[in-house]
Amino acid sequence: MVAHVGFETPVPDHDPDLYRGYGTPQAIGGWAQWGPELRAQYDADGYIVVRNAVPRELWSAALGELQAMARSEDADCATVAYEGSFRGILEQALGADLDESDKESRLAAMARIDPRVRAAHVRKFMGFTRTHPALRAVADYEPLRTAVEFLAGEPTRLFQSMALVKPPRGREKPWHQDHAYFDLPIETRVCGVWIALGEVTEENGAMFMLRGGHAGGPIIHFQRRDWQICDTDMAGAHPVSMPMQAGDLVIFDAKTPHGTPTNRTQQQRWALQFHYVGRSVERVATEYRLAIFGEEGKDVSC
Ligand SMILES: O=C(O)CCC(=O)C(=O)O
Repeated sequence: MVAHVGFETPVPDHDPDLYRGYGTPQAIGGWAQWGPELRAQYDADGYIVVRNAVPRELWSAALGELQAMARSEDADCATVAYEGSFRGILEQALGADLDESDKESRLAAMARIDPRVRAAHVRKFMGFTRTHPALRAVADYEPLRTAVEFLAGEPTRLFQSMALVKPPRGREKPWHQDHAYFDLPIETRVCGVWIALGEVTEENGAMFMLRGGHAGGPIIHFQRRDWQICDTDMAGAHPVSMPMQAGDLVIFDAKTPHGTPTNRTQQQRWALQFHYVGRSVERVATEYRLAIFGEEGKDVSC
């Protein structure tokens, strides 16, 4: 498989007030503390944090696999996104403008770049569970799957896999609801799972979530620094921040507003993210999604 490659556009820095944490969430200490009473907590808060949820041998194998993909010339996955500045590095190696549809010249340019430079610019991998058993093993980890099925209320399937790297100074992922990105019926209970693969802090790009924010339903998204909730809609909100250690995770409802700030440290921040839906759920048209989440025709501005 030759991955599709994209480049993130640089964005202006965000207002620091958008990621001011008002406490950290109540968390369970591991799967031994999992129980049916947690459904009420999930339904009320829109998320559950589980510490020590993925054993070290699974998360360290996953991280090793991702770091090898980051160094490689052609990561074996569906899509790789690099920092925008990496396009210039590729063009310099190529000695010409980059034609994204010309995979051969892109691969030739990649081969001329130091693997450490490739790895330093990677932002995101998508679609890797068929080609990387060590990553699939995390998505299929039995206690996690059991918890997700319990919260979704039905047998589920994995429908999206991502690995998210925030390089030093790596950009914010602005506030959003994941459901705004999915062509799925609005009533679908989509479960997201975000897993720390190293230490995650407010400084290097921790997850921030708006407790109970899923209960208000879909929020209109605007194309600003990203496809996102308007900053002014978040003014005065009191989000929780979710610092984590490797192997901790948060299971969240895809309508829970969340975002991550700029990485202000010199270290990369690594995370995995999976989304699961009921096996019977079918895709709907993009127009249906945009009629709900898009601003078009709603006479609103941001
Ligand atoms: O890992 C991150 O920085 C944010 C990921 C996220 O929220 C997303 O991709 O939906």
